Amino acid sequence: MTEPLVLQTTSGPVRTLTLNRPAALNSFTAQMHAELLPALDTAAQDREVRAVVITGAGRGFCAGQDLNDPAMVGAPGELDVGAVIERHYRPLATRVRSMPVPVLAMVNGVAAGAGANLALCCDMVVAARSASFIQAFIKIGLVPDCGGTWLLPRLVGRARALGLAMTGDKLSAEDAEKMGLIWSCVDDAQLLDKTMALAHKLAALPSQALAETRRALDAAAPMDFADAITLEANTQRTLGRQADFGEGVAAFMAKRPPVFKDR
Ligand code: T3D
Repeated sequence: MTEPLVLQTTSGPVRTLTLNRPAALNSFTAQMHAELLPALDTAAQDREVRAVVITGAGRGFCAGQDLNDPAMVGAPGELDVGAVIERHYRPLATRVRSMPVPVLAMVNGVAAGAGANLALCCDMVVAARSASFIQAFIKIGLVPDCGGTWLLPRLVGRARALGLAMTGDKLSAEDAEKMGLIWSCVDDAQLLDKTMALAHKLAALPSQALAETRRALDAAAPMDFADAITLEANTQRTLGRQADFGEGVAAFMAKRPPVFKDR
């Protein structure tokens, strides 16, 4: 039997999805896409899952598109790369950014091309000190995809986004943290423990409010201040009717830890 290209493990409320093509640095084949998207859908539908972690097997996180995959590459002029994006990367990026629970990238090694931007699609990125991020697209004559053109300038500003995308240079995890591209860079030996601690912490928080936080921050970005406050009011109106709001307030008043259950 062939090994799955996406391993799924569960620890309490945390589902971990491990990209599993270590010999090719977990680069994306059509088959890996065909396993990752349903794995995310399953996690989204499972009400016991309250946080998802995406990571890679072996020494890499993900080297982006597998440039050898016959299902996705072809001679110049023969391949519709746009169709590859529409078929595989749009659904993937959209799924990650619309999950009903927080999604963490645990970046264990190099994250290149769409692999880097898959990580950046996640809500929080924790990277091992030895990991790196490479906007490799320019080296094969492409622009950043998997949401990179949208994400990069928002995360680090236009100047740095252009620098990363135009040079395709390797950025260390430490520098990625310093420039605000990722949440944190940790010692390699602590990557698993620190990421899992963060995932469990988020899993204990109100899931709907976490997902709405992501949605509101993204939606507010192109709005003016007044519209952003309208959005906040509407979101609070919805969340204020949820049991988790009542539980949070009751727990605060009773000086006890809250137990959030809405999902
Ligand atoms: O259809 C479309 O193309 C549209 C979609 C585009 C989305 C994209 O993601 S475009 C960007 C694609 N990715 C890249 O261009 C990155 C290519 N990889 C690299 O530049 C380097 O491998 C890394 C900088 C990521 C790591 O370098 P290093 O020296 O640590 O490792 P390595 O020796 O290059 O790679 C190890 C093995 O993985 C090697 O195989 P081998 O020789 O041991 O049998 C290498 O060929 C393989 N590998 C790494 N990346 C890919 C790959 N094989 C296929 N596709 C890859 N992307």
